[in-house]
Amino acid sequence: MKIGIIGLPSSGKTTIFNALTRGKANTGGFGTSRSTNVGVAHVPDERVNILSGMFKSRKTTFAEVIYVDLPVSASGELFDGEAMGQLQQVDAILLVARAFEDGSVPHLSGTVDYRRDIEKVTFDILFADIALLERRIERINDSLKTLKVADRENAIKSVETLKRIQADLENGTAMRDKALDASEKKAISNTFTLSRLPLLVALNIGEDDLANTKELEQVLSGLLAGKSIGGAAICGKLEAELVGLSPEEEAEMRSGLAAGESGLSRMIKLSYGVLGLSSFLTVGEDETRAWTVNTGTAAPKAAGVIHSDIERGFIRAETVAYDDFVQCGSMAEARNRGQFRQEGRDYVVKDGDIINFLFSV
Ligand SMILES: Nc1nc2c(ncn2[C@@H]2O[C@H](COP(=O)(O)OP(=O)(O)OP(=O)(O)O)[C@@H](O)[C@H]2O)c(=O)[nH]1
Ligand SMILES: [Mg+2]
Repeated sequence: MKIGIIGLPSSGKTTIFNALTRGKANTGGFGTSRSTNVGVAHVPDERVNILSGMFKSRKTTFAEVIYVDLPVSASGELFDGEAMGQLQQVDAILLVARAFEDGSVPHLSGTVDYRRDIEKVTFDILFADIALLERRIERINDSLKTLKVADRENAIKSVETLKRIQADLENGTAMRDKALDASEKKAISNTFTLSRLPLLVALNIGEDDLANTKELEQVLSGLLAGKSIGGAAICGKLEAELVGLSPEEEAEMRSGLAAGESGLSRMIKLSYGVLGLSSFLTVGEDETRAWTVNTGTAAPKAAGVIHSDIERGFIRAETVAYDDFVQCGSMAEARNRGQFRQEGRDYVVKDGDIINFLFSV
């Protein structure tokens, strides 16, 4: 799963990328950074920590989300051809909006106003899609002359449908919020659209706003109406500094801060949520591990995430829900109480299922 980080120059994209992925990419380029940064964030999951402790696992592995910090183009355009090419590879967009005041970091528009900036970028997203559809329509129109009569009729219908979708975009409806009918689905099937991707917003707040995190997040959710959208307030600079510390030092510093759970871990969980992902868990002395599946995945396919052989030779899944297991305290007790179930091919894996797959190849 991959999330592309976008935002206006100097909004703190790379700072937040570094915090999310414990990275060390260069910050402060004032919109001159031209390289893409790619890094992995671990999805915080208390259940994994607790199970790893109970099983005395030698290794503990969290689910992962990949973040891609996209450079702002030389022209200052967020969605030029190169950026669009990179964004075609991601599953969601994380928009960083600057809310921190800092005289030494100039803002493109002269003032700090995250409402204005969020509005601008979400508008640019729609605008990029309108332009994409425009080019697609032109290409179809250009090809009309060379088409056979039947194909030509279909092509003309496609153009009409694409124009309708375009009009909706012009009225401010993102593709992610639009229920497509069959003809629309068909007409758009070969065209990537940016506004189809789930959108996350990281409000990059200054340290002096940490105590207002809750209020700011409420304002933010008011701004972000629509499906597959979510936001969190993060103090990028502070978080990027904290991840440079040892885990003990970091925990100590955090407990001294007013903010409670870090915006960072809320953001990573949110990323998981808007992408429609769930985790199932495997446990043992060797390793306790969280695995990622699309919510609603059936047991054999979930097994395939671990290894294709387990999917191919799937026999059944032995499973117990995390909460039930913790209440029982051991696998033996979970078996006694009938909480440790045998499930077949049709079983839909749920978030927090502890699973042991039986298979033969
Ligand atoms: N005071 C303060 N400064 C910050 C904060 N977050 C980022 N900065 C600073 O703002 C500057 C820009 O941050 P970057 O993370 O490089 O921003 P960017 O969006 O990646 O910038 P470009 O890639 O150049 O567009 C750096 O000097 C950061 O140290 C913050 O929360 N507070
Ligand atoms: Mg940057």
